[in-house]
Amino acid sequence: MSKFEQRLSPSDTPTPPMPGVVPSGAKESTGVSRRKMLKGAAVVGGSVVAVSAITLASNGTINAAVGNTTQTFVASPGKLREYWIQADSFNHNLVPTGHDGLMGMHFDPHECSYWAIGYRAYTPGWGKPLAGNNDIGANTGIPGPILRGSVGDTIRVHFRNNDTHYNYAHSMHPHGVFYTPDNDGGWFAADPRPGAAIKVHQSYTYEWQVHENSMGTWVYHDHSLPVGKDMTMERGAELGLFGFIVLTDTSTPKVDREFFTFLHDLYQADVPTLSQDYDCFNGASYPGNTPTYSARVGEKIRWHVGALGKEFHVFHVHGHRWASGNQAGNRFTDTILLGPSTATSFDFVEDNPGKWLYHCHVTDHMMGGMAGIYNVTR
Ligand SMILES: [Cu+2]
Repeated sequence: MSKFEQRLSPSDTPTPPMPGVVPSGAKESTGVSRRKMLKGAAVVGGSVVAVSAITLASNGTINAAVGNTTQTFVASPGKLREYWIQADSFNHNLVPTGHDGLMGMHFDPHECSYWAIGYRAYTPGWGKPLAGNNDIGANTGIPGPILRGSVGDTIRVHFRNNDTHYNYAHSMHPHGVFYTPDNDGGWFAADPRPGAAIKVHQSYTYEWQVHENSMGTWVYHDHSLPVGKDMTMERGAELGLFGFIVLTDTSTPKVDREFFTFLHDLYQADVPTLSQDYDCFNGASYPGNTPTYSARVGEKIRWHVGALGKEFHVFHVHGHRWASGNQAGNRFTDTILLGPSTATSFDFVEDNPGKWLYHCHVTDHMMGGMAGIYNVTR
């Protein structure tokens, strides 16, 4: 039974998975052998402070060969960008309005709520959560705060695990930046390293450098040790531990508005309190719950998109096109194909007033909640 059929069943109570039927999205368990593999592997945690040199780049341009073309990158004087980030566990409702604005379905809170984990930015010493702003985003946890840097900068992240609900070990693994193995945050059972499995109430400091080949939009996410009886990797990321890294240089064009859309999925097989699989933008499902973006005609827009999990997505915005980077074929496009950990951004000048739908074009994902509203006024 598809998720959509399940939602249309006459009973308002969640339909339990049929015995012997593998629910959609469930994966084959090879837990026993993998558990054996990990047996005896030490979990390295603790408040270890990574020591690595801070590289401060001087002013000037850097020429780097990219494929058969040469691009000019303009480095800013290197800055130290420091973040205090905590992984917090909290109860989270994926459909807070209780309504699906796309197909007209209704959801009770118990059908679409679960214990989430999210990264939040704090004042120094993890004092209190920072208020949301244009720099870090809403800072409500899913996605985590936007981490920014310019070519030449060092990003220092003081990370603390406060996942008091699951008590899982967590980490922060970045894409795009330059880092040493001790600042990778990725679990590797055969070669456990500091920063990959930070236990609850413990902390770790990561340092990442923004090199000239770091420019662009990237993701960061939990990449700690596998958890649960089925030894799932990146369960923390499924539950909400992910965010965007945005790296620029002084030549990056300024825009009037930035939108951030993270595509991810939650599976009933992994989170049994959910009544179905949910396909989400920024920790929410269905229009009216997913972000509603607004702009005015004439404004320069930069839309950042990224994905994690085990699905491929096709991000689509109705009524709009943007440069594809393809000089021989379609020079413009209105879709972006995203696989797990792909991230990118696209710029356009707003020229089409109206109420528009943006959504994942994989029909199953659209029906699972990956749709939202974009309002353009004159
Ligand atoms: Cu999708």
